Amino acid sequence: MSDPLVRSKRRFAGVAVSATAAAVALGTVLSVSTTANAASTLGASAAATGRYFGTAVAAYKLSDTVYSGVLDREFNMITPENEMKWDATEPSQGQFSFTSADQIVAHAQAHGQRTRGHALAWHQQQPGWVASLSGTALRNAMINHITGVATHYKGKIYAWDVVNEAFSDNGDGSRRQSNLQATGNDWIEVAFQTAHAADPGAKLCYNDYNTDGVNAKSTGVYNMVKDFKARGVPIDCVGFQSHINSASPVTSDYQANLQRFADLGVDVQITELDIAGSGTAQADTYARVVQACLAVARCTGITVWGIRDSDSWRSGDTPLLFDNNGNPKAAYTSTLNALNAGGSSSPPTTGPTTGPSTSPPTTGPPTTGPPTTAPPTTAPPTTAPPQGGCSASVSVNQWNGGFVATVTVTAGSSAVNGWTVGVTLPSGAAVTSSWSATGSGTSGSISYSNVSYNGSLAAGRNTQFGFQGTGTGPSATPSCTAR
Ligand code: 9MR
Repeated sequence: MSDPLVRSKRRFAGVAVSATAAAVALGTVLSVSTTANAASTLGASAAATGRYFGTAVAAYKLSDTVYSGVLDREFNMITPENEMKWDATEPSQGQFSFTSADQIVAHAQAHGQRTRGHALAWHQQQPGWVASLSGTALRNAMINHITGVATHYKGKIYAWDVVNEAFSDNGDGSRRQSNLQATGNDWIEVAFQTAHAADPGAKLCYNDYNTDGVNAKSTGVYNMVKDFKARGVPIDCVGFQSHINSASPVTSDYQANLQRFADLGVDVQITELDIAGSGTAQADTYARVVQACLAVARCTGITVWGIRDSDSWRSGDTPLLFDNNGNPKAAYTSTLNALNAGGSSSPPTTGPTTGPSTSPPTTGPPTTGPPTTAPPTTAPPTTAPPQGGCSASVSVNQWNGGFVATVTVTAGSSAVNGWTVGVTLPSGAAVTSSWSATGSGTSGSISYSNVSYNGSLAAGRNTQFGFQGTGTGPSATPSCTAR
């Protein structure tokens, strides 16, 4: 395969990249033909269609010259992978810490890149002090947090993921039970209003996973966005994470789903794209995602969740565009080609906010191969619910030195009014914070009991809680005792 990076750069006539970006920032209608003038990087190719191409970035990797070399050559949007989350930016209540996130924003500004902020309010990666709060105290802490972070970055953020992952995987389109949800159903709109007050210039997004096709969860989000637009809650965009694997494939209604949200009058963005696999199958799936975005006028950009496979939160799935050495993979070439081919067919516009602007999807069924991996963050319970009682399963996101564990508690054939889950951590591991459950300790064998709002489960229904820590996360299936 020829290396697309060493082929001669073709003349890029018509519109300079910087002018394109400026035009988009001003909301100008743009129509660019790129067919004969393909650009040679992801960022330039996307910019030629009025869009951006971004990546998640870890601050501590910026000194790696291979990493920053690819970053600055290929990408024109950056999302801090962890550095803007609540645990990173407000480790003690009221004490903000922006060092690592500032480093990323400064890098972006110095290299002509924009920044997507991620994430102001989320049930995961909360600092330890949040666990002791509930009700008004937690609501006020959330408001203070959003105000503090969004004010610090005022004018520097293209779009904020204001609220992340607030819908459940129950299959009924309901809200996820969490400590934030327990402060009242209006917590999401309050988060958006607070962010808008702090930085009225940033686009404000709702971001979630497993919403990448038309399904119960995405319809739950859709109904919320529709309601927000009707009532004037300041929401500008919806992020579709698109962590793709065989269990979470690109479905045939992927584009139609983006379009139905766009038709509500919001921008749509692909925010955390990674696609498990390799070779042609992976390359073809990347191309399909790019084509879907390009076919939706209000799909304003694509962000991949890391640069090299080795940078991925699930590196074993080799889900990214560059190999461990920073060399472009087949998926890179297909992505670049799709960007270059697609720009002429669907010029984006930031003008009209209603009405479909593209034809319905014409793509076929998913082309990804047979199942090879478990779903990223959302593994449904793997144990069948017992008769009566409850069962629990755990999904662990492990990295070098730490982990996040998400536990799903499922009621059996009868309703339960409370539950206790037993988890065993390997020696050396220690929990630093937890959410949506009360733990009996921080190491060894820990019992987690429900909190006030998630103890009652109807027969067969589930809820989730989580914890994060240092060392190695739990591997055995947790026990579950119902009350
Ligand atoms: O990639 C992030 C990884 O480094 C963190 O350990 C993890 C902790 O929860 O979060 C990962 O990013 C997540 C993102 O913030 C929200 N959507 C799911 C992403 C993958 O887990």
